Amino acid sequence: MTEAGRLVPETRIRQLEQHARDIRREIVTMVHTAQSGHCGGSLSASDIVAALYFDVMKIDPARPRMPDRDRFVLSKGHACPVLYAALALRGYFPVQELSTLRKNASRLQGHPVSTYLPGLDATSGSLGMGFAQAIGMALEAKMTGAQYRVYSLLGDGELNEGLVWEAASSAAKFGLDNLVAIIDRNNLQNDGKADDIMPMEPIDRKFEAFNWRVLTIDGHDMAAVVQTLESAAKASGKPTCIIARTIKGKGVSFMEDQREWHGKPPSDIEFTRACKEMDDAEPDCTETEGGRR
Ligand SMILES: Cc1ncc(C[n+]2csc(CCOP(=O)(O)OP(=O)(O)O)c2C)c(N)n1
Ligand SMILES: [Mg+2]
Repeated sequence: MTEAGRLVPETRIRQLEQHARDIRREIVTMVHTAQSGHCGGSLSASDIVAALYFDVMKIDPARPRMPDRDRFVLSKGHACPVLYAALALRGYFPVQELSTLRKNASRLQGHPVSTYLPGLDATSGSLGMGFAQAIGMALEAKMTGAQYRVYSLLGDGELNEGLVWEAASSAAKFGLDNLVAIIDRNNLQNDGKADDIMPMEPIDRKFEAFNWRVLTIDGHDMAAVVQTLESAAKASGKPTCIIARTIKGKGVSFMEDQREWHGKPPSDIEFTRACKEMDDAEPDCTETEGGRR
């Protein structure tokens, strides 16, 4: 049950889980095709991004610049395969274009460029800077009376950036209750365990001390993800931080919780193995109304 009292129907959750599986398949496929890109942090965020783009956010793929659309800022811009996959599957551009990831002249660069592709609200990749842009967007809504909400996804390694904490202070100062930060707490960054490189715990108490409301969830439990995002929309007076506990590489067994899969493309053999695993993870179509597309 959400704080608002709405029980998210089971069939809706099953459909969103299917969207997340579809997103994961596109991530692995596009990074394999490009032989470059970031699988690990894209796969850990797939459930969250599926919930946002297929349920929670007020968006219209036919009107990507709609003034009162909700905004999404992927502050950990290196994980753009998850965003490109969600945008394509949601109908912002053809799914076939995913195969151009990281190619010269492609609209799908290795980090998102907002002017290149419909549906991208921010250019990001320099860690911390996307989050700061998200605060600016939420502040603009407050100043103009616009009703849109701003969601920003950060990595746990990204929290090392001082800019994150400057931005977090500002969000609280301006009472940005239209802002939701989601921390992808997958415990790894590119060079090793996030907490070995720079211990950041207690992340929840840090955000609380910065005057944020904090909610901690299992970032792969679709019902919890949807309900918590809905609850965040009811916030009043302060910004919300959702700490989503996730597994880097989630959905492909040999990529899960393995540092080297931060930014390594799968070989042909690994890709075949990953596809087999993802095929095996598909439910029988008769089991779910969501089914395969
Ligand atoms: C300002 C800045 N410093 C360094 C980098 C290089 N870099 C790219 S990804 C990454 C690690 C990010 O780890 P995390 O935020 O945990 O991302 P995830 O695990 O979700 O992939 C780093 C240091 C960068 N993109 N920007
Ligand atoms: Mg991480």
